[in-house]
Amino acid sequence: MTIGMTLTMFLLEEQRRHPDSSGSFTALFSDLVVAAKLISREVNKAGLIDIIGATGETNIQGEEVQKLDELANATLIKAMEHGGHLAGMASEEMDDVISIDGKYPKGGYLLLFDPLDGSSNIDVNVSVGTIFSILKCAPGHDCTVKDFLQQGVKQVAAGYILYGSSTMFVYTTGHGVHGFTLDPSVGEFLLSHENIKTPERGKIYSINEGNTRHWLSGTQKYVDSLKAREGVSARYVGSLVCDFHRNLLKGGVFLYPGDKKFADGKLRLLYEANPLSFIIEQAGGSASTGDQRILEVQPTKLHQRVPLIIGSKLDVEEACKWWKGEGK
Ligand code: P6P
Repeated sequence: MTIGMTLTMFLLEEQRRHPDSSGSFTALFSDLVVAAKLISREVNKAGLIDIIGATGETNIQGEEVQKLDELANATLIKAMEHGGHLAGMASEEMDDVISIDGKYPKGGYLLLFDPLDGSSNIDVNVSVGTIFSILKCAPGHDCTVKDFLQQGVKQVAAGYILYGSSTMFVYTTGHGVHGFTLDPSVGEFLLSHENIKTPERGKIYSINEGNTRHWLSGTQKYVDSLKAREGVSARYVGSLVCDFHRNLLKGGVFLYPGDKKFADGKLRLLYEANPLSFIIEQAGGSASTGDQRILEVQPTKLHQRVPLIIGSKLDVEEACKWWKGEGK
């Protein structure tokens, strides 16, 4: 009976390919896997216990904080702070950076995350996800916001956990994109999608057409060109990790562009656009603001938003041409 390759085994194999590695990264990642399993357990029983609904508070984004948001956020912080691998953390749910409690040693990594993206969909049982990004910083010092303001090209790892019909853990460390599916009967993530490559062109586009009245002409013309094409479908769940994951596997393009109302769109650079852009580029796709490669955007604020066009290489290229007024 083969148990398949667990995520922990896969990480250890990857560590062995870097003989000089201290094992700190692997240990950090293992703590992250524990957090993923704990959040998955809570998300999958939501509705059975009183963790559905809003807390009545709003976060820095001005969004209603869902009880599960808070729970996922607290789970990640608790699972990650004690390991001694992090110099600090940043969360979509927290205004400022999260420093490591003095009773724990500090390490040389920074973890940024959106603990439960799309959580407003929880009470209608739509899949949601955790998105994370890992950067390096000088070990052992009290990190400040400035340490986090690194371009996406500096990420050492990025990934997401998708709490859907099954729970999947998808990540890259710059050596391809690999997907693992949680087998709840053994409580292990098992390798299910090794070295994911996204099709060069897809037949799916994902954009919130409810924003049409705010779109700039480039977006409007691009979407019109798609609608005129045979065989192209619109798919929009309203949960970024869902829309991204489907397009990653099947091909296609997701757009949350800047528009007349919000020049920088809605999605955040450091813990949404950057990690997903690292993944998509490793899978052979691309990610742009419309004018610039996402991974080269120089961050200036922890929670800054950025326009996002991400997915199959040729689709993103075409969308950017229309965005710049060069489409035809
Ligand atoms: P809209 C969820 O709130 C989220 O942050 C992403 O998961 C999702 O892609 C986007 O916002 C949906 O935003 O404005 O289309 O509802």
